[in-house]
Amino acid sequence: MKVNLTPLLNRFLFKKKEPIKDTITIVKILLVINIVKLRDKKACIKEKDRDKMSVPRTEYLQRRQKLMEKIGNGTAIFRSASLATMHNDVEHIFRQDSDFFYLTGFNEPEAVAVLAPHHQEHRFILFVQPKDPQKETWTGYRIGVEAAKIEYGADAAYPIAELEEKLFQYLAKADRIYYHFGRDRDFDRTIIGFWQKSIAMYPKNGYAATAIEDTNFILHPHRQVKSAAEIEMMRKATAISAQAHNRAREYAQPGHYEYQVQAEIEHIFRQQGAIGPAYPSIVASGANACILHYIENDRQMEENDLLLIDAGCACGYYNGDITRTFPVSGKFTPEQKAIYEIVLAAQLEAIAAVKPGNPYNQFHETAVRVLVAGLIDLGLLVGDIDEIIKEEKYKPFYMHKTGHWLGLDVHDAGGYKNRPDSWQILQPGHILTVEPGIYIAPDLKPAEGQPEVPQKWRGIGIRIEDDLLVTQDGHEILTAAVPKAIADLEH
Ligand SMILES: [Mn+2]
Repeated sequence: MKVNLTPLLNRFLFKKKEPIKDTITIVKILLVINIVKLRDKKACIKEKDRDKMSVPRTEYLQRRQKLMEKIGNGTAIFRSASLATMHNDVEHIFRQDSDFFYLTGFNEPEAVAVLAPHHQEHRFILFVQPKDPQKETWTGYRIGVEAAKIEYGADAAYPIAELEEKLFQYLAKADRIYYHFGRDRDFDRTIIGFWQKSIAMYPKNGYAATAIEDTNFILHPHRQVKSAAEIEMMRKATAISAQAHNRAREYAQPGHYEYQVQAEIEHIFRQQGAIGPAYPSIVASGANACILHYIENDRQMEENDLLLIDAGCACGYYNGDITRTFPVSGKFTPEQKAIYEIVLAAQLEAIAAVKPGNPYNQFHETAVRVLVAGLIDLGLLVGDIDEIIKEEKYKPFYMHKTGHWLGLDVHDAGGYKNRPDSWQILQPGHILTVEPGIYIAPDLKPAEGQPEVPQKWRGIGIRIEDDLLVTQDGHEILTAAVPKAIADLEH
């Protein structure tokens, strides 16, 4: 079948309105229109697939309601993340700001979310990028203003270009503005400008936003306690991370390069549907393990090396974070085994201290005590255990804390203390890592009054890290599928 496409092309590409004469061309036009419609439908399906990687839509509503109860007559403003340049005109893969995502589930850049519980008509307002078929062909699907309003449950939605014009109506009657400075300098200035405008109108109106309060203080305590749906997401992220670690251990052997192990890990991440690494994978053999954030991963592994792998995937917006250390040739040397036993004992005792009601720092202090006792037994530290801990003389061997919150961010939102002298109390729904280690760098300088480290210990770096969910009666180790007992690591 031969079809004259010229009138069609002229019409669509060059906007020439020639009369269309033949019926076949009309059929073709209808076909093109349907293809365009189909493409839109496909994009919607993609959107729905992405939802499977997140919590149900109703949960975002509950989160906003909970936050709005806290802000009363205030207005809270959240800015989306921006695209970051990788090089020249290539951008990094977009990842939404965690606070923004937590409240909206919306994952496009150039957006602003506003919560104005005191506003008569609109309590939740979205500013988003408008539909732009031409741009979308290049940079990907945009939901657009109208669909964003419906799909994301906003009371009003506007194109982001109308922000300056439309935002003030939601701030005008607020007694306080809630906003986190520092993510976008231009937008920071916009917010300050609106605040000044509000204050300038006080003499005439009799009301104004008297302060700007940081949103971290009202939102992050919510993010710290995970919902059932979030826990499910964390189970996926940690299960894939665990699977990758198990594959890495099977694969690793003397002669392989660290990056080859990294490739095995990240292959599993992607192959199992995770987005990719939650943070740059650390694959550190030999003395590289003494560098906490070693990510070069370019060394060839040798006989008798230990391999420390700290890697986890981002699954949807939730993250796994696991560390294991094992002998690449399947057998610990006596010195490696001695240090490993101490770190493992410290980790197991620290894990036992993770339960509701315990102050956050308890598992760290437990780990430090076990590590120090072990190092004293080996003669690597000398003196009274309490004094060594108090004066932090163990720090050349163990310089970091034993864990952190885990969730939408790898180092998740929320404080560890409420006041200078008061630690957070663990409660069901908290998710945290437990990750003690001992690092005997080749050039380790002992603390004052402590002995020099004999050569045979130098270059050993060991860390063991699991992800724990605090439950009603204790904890659940989400990453228990990765073995860590010596018998399971030797072959
Ligand atoms: Mn960690």
